[in-house]
Amino acid sequence: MAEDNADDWWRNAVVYEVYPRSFNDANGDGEGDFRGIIDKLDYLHDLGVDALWLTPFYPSPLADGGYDVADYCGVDPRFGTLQQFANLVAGAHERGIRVIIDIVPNHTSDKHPWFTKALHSAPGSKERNRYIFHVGRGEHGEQPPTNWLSNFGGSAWEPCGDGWYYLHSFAKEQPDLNWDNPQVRQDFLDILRFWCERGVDGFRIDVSHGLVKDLKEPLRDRPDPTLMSPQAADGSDPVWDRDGVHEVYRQWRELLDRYSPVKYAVGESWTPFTPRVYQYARQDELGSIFDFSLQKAAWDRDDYRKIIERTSECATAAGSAPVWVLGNHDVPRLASRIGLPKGTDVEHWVTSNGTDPGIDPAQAERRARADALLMLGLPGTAFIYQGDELGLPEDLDLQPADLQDPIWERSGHRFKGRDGCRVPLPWNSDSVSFGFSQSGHPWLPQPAWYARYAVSNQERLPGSMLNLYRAAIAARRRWIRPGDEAEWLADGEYAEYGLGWRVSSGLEVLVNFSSDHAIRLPENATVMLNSRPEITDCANNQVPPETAVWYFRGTLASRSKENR
Ligand code: TEU
Repeated sequence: MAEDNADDWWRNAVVYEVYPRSFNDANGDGEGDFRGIIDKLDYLHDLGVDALWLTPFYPSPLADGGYDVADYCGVDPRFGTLQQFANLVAGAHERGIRVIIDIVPNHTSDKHPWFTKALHSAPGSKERNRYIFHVGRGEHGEQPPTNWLSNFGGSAWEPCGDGWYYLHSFAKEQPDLNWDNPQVRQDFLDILRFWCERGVDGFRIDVSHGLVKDLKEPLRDRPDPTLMSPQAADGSDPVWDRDGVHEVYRQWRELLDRYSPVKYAVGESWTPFTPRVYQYARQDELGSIFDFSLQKAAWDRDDYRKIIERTSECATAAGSAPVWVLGNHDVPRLASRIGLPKGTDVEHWVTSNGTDPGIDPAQAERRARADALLMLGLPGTAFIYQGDELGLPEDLDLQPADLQDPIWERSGHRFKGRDGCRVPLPWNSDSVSFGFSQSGHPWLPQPAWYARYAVSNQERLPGSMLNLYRAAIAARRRWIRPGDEAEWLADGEYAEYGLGWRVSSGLEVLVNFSSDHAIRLPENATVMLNSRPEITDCANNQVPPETAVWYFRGTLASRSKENR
C-alpha cells in the first residue's frame, strides 16, 4: 500500500461495495461467502478499486439481510469463519486493496443475547436498559407509547404482551439500542477495537444519524411520523439527527485515531440534504459522510450541478471530501434509475422500489455510462455498488414468492422492497447460475437476461461497461489527486446542455446531459476517454448527446511529461 498518503488514502479513493450474500458462492449453498470473495480478489484488483466495503457478515437470522446482528464479533457460518475473514483481509492487502466493514449501532437482532436477556428481565432492569422499553398509552397500555413509525412500515413499537413495548426503527426483529446507556457506548468501543485489531482499514456506520433519541418523559410524538428523517434540520426531531449523537462519534474518532494509519469511517444518514449532515464529516468525528443526492436525482444538468456544488462545498468546509454514491444495496440499480422518463418522481420511485414506468433501455445504458465517467471524474471518494460496473439493470421481475426484504411484508405488500438490486451477480454467461453458484439455486432467482451482462462476456468486448470502468478507474488514479477540487469550466462554453470541470492535473471532464444536442469541445482537445463505445473519437470535436468525455487541452504526450 502507498505509504505517502496512509491517513488520507480515502480522499480520492474508489470503494467497491460487496454484498456478500450475492457476490460469489464458493461452497455451493446458493449464497455468497468469504471464499467466494477471495476467489474474486484478482477481479477487483483488475477493476482497480482502492478498497472494499463489506456489508454485514455477522451471525444473523437475516431478518434484514444481516443488518440484524446477533453477534458483533463473529462471522455467520454461511459466510465463513474469522480465520477466513483474516485470509480475506490478507489477500486484499496483498493486492493493495483496503477493507472497510459495516457497523450497525442503532439496533441489534432480536436474537442477540443482549435482547433475549432483556425480554426475559423485569421492566427497569439493567438488561432492559440496554434497549428502549416503554409502557403503552391508554388505560391498559393498549396503544403504542408514541406515533413513531418503523422505516419499513407500521408502528416503531412492538408490544411485549405485558403493557410494555420496545422500540424498533426498522423491522421488529431489530430492536433499537439505548445510547443513553454508558454500557452500550462502551460495548461499541470494544467492538470497533476488536475489528481494528483484525486489520480492517475502516468502517461504514449504518443509520449514523439515528442512535440518540429524546427519551425525556413524557415521550413526544413526531409532527409527521411518515417522514423517516428529521423534519426540521435543527436537531429538534425526537428520533433522527439529534445533536447528542456527535458526542458518540467524537469518542469513536479518538479511538480510531490511535491507530497508524488512522482508521477511516463514513456515516450513512439517509436524509434529505441539509448542510447539518456534514457535521458527521468533521475531522474529529466520523470524518466523512455519504451523499445520496445523486441517487435521488433525475438526469438533469441543473440538478446535478447544484448537487455537485453544494456537496463539494459542505464536505470541504468540514475538512472532508465529498463521498459520491450512484448505487447501493438499498435502492433500484443505477442502470435503470437513470433512464426514468422525464417527470418521474425519482425519490419516490427509489424508495418504493419500483415498477417499470417506461424506461428506454438503450437510453438508460447511455446515461449510465456517462454517469460512471461523471462520478469517477469528480474529486472525492467514489463508491461503486457490485454489479454497477457491469451496468446491471434492476431486476423488476421478481415475484412475490421470491421477495425476502422485510419491507414487502411490513408495507402490507405495497412496496416490493430492495431485492431487485440484490440478485446474485452474473460471472459467466455459460455456467449454471451464471457462475455465481454451482448449486443452481441462488438465494434470489437470476433473470435469463443476466447472461448479456456476465463478466465473461464483458471482458471480451473492448467497449463494454466493465472495460469502461476499468479504464476510468485507471485514468482516475493517475489524473485525480487527493484534495483536488473541481473547477467549473465557464458555463458559456457548455451552455445549457453540459457540465464541465477541470482538476489540478489539467484533466477536463465534460458530460452532455442533452438527449438531442451535441456539444463542441475546445479546438485543441485530446480525448482520453469517451463513454460511447460505438464512437471511437469525437468527430469534429463534437460530444454527442448523453455522452461524457475526459480530455486534455493539447496533446496527451505533453501532459504525461508534466505529470511524471
Ligand atoms: O439503511 C438505512 C435506511 O434508512 C434505508 O433503510 C433506507 O431508508 C431505505 O433503504 C431506502 O429505500 C441501512 C442499510 O443500508 C439497510 O440495508 C438496512 O436495512 C437499514 O440500515 C437498517 O439497518
